[in-house]
Amino acid sequence: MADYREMWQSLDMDLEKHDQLCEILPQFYGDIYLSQENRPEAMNYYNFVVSEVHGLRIKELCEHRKNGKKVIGTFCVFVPDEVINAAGAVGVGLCGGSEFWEPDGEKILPRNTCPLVKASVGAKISGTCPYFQSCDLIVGETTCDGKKKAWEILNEYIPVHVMDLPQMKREKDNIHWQDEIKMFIRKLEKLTGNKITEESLAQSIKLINKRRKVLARLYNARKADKLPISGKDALLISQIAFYDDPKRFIEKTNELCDELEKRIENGVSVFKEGTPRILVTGTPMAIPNWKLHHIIETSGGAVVCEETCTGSRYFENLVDEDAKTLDDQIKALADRYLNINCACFTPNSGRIDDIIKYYKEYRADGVVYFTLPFCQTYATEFKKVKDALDKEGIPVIMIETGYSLQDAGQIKTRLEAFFEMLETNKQAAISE
Ligand code: BJ8
Repeated sequence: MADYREMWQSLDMDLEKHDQLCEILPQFYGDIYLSQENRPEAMNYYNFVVSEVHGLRIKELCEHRKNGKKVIGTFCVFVPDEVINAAGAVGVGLCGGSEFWEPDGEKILPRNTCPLVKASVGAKISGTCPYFQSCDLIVGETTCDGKKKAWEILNEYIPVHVMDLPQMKREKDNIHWQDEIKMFIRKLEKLTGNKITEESLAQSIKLINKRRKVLARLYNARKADKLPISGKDALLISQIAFYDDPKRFIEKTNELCDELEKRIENGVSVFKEGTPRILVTGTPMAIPNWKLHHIIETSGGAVVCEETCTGSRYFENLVDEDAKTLDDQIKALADRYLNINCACFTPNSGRIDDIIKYYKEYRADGVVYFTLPFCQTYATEFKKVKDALDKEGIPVIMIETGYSLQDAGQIKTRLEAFFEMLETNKQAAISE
């Protein structure tokens, strides 16, 4: 990383503090990821991406900027990457997933704010996130109150464009979201000096759909009886999708899927037979938040699917590629995006349908409902989800936890008991 100091300096970063962050990450990654046995060979690409997370990718962003391209930071899967790409700009996901940034966030936000918001704001104000430092514009959205108010503060440090996301899914809300996409198009055209045309948008729709398709292919491999990849690795790949170059990501992830499909043919599994299969649902896990998956997979469970924004909500449903005019393309975008079932919507029964659907498709044995502390929407929605799962006879456990590892032992004990119960259920079903 030593070679990059000049680059980081040019991005106005706090180098001393950034050194502290760089010291923690390799050890953390090594303990969680490199300790796994029998990982697919193709995971080497993602290991490399993580080792260069503040290096090579940032160098690429700097080069794009030197060549006149703009870098746009986003925080929510509702912000259409297709528009960013069609404007000739580069999109990067900015949600903070590290405890390291929380104290800085707490300097200006209430302590009882969700860690994702605190870490995102802290990453900017501490000057230790080169992605934030590389952005020409960040795009916020009106989802939860914590984020909504954070944009006003972040706007003092960096230009922010806020998209007004409706909280219901009626026809008038769809029309409103189309309007917001149009405003976003105008904003990016002004910023980049590039006109977004039917052709450029059509190409971008195809590209981002391809990224969705490769993620769907990866997730499909996780439906196999013998799991060819750990949930931790799958989570990492989804997290990397948010900031890697889309074309390279698609190519590398297809290569990985080839290997996974061969593993399935040959019956290779990374878990011992009978390991309880877990569907995780809830709030997003921004990189490097690997905590829950790591605890699950070192406590006797295997994560087979995530109904989260760093999981299925990111790639499910494609944008219609047949729309010909700009207006129809915008409508196609609004239709696809408003199909995402985030707890900030009311009602949000589509999410319950998704959880039950994925539970069956991935042949899960139980559901772990994950929520970050102070996330009211997801915490409150637990009741409706639990009632529906109880009716279906689907076991579920709620885990509310932040980024600190302090409660890891306690969570492990609870999960071990949950997995034991799932195994007993399974045995009982077999002997019936
Ligand atoms: S579409 S889940 S990415 S808003 S920041 S709501 S955890 S209190 S992230 Fe999200 Fe878009 Fe919805 Fe997905 Fe809760 Fe924290 Fe708010 Fe959060």
